[in-house]
Amino acid sequence: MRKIIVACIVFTVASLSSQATPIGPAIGSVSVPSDGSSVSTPFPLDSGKQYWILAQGVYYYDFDKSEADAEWSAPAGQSWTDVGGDLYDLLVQDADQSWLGSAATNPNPVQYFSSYASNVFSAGHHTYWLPWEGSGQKLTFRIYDGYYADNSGSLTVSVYTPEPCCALLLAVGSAMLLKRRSRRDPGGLLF
Ligand SMILES: [Ca+2]
Repeated sequence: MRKIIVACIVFTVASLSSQATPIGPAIGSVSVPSDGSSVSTPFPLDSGKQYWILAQGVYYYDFDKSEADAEWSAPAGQSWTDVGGDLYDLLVQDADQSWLGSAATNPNPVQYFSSYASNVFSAGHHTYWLPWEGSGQKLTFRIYDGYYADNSGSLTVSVYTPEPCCALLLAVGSAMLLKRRSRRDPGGLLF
């Protein structure tokens, strides 16, 4: 039995490692309007704790329906491009960011997090990740544009916690195995 338990733990560690995703559950989301106003999370982020920010959606930055997402933009009828600087970008704490995009078609960005990288356009789905270390402050988001009166739409921003500790999952798995063994051999030692 001991060999079986050890084998199960090794298998669990290998499985978790192969997932290569540090993303845990979402703890909240906000809608960021394209009128230039700032929106903050209703909660502060714990100091020193690693979070992940997910930006989704497209807004219009001109009456002619020119589009932009968190990092890239497209003048009406033209290809998407990263114009550089912070123009049309989604700012965090009023600063430009290097949002991570993915060219892969991934309806579930949490599951396919490992395909995201900097300077990549998220064609088709317009989702972007950004790692962020908390500092005890609320996060503030704002869309940057030189002229806001012709804008419409908004972006959705969600904040995620890190993946629950592998040790916790291992402890649960081990406890289940030991419970099964104790039923078979109530008087025996665990190992
Ligand atoms: Ca505009």
